[in-house]
Amino acid sequence: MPQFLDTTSPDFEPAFVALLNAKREDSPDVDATVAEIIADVRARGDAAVIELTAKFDRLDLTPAQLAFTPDEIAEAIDAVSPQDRAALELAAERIRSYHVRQMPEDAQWTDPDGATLGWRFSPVSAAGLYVPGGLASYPSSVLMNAVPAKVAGVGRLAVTVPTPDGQVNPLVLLAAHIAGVDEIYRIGGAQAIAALAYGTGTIAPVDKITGPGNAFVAAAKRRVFGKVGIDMIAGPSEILVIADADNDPDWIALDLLSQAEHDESAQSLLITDDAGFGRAVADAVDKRLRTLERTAIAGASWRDYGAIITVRDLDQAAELSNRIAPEHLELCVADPAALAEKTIHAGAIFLGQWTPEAIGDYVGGPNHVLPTARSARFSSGLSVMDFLKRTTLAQMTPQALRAIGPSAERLAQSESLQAHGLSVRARLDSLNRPPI
Ligand code: HSO
Ligand code: ZN
Repeated sequence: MPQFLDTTSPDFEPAFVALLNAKREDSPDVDATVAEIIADVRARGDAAVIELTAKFDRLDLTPAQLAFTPDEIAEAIDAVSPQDRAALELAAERIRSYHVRQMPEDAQWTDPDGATLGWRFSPVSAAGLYVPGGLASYPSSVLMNAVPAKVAGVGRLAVTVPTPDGQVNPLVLLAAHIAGVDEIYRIGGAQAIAALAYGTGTIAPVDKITGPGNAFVAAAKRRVFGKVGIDMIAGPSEILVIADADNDPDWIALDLLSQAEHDESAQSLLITDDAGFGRAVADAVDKRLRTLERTAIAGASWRDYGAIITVRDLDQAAELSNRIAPEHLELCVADPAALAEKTIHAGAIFLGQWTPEAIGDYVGGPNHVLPTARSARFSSGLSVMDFLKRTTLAQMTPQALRAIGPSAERLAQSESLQAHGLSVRARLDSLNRPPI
């Protein structure tokens, strides 16, 4: 049973706070092991990666076999059905056109002092994309990471995907191919992150690493941060649905289950202004849970972390939503646009009952790599910005230097940085020297 909360009940506030603070993830402490793996890959490169791949993935590789060859990729891709290929291509195209619009503009202007100022965006030279193996090997996530990188103009894009016992999801290879990935390595875990960050004999280092992974991958990403950039450490999926009584309870139940089925630690919440509707959704969830393939996972998530909250009105729904700051927020109400204006802390908002969150996971266009664990209060989903750097530009003219240089000199003196001040003074003096 999920929790039932009602804002009119006197014990609502502590129950809600407990819900907000529920620690959903207890990832094992693997940091010491990860530190050793990274040190080993740094010291021994390919040899270490090959040994670790034999140990964890039961796969013996030579350095030349670390990367999939074009023939291997072509062969795997050939096995994909035309329907699956068409669906991936549609998704890729929609994600691409959304992210093209995200590209920020460079800027340049001359201010009243005569200084020309601005900024310029340029892509990272090389990015690495981690793709998990096994159950969470999602081709859609390959697109969500690789397409924005390509749109941003990243020159070289390398994917690592573990292939336990040599098994690989052909759709992952196809998604990488469609997105324009340059290299695909059959390695995973902390060793893959270390190889991308530091390079090996056969794998050139990258500048930025993105993509989800297990506890080892997350710990490795934390450790290589600084040597390379990373995107974020994503936690288990979350969805908050705000729905009024004018909805089909079964649709809302399925939307809640769509995130619950990701992970036993996922969290699905419903806020409604109609208690009877809330109970109808709970019944619909129970009914659907009986038939889902992932009943065990979705059921555990719903039982342990699911909740149905009854509110006075939609303003109160917006208030609670902002405190939750969900990864995904569905607004199944008569005027979703009005409610969206009030729900300001959310990774992604899905407006209206025709927009199930799953559309956003696959084909909507916006990114599905989103801030979890309430981090939508201060951060955003993956975008082209994650693959760009902003460089500032400044150019003085003699008049500009005359106008603002003396203040720089003054501040340099106050910080006892003599050469700073002199570098300005030398130029000002030359301007003040009478022409010969
Ligand atoms: N909802 C997940 C992403 C995903 N869903 C991939 C299906 N495939 C995390 O936002
Ligand atoms: Zn999903």
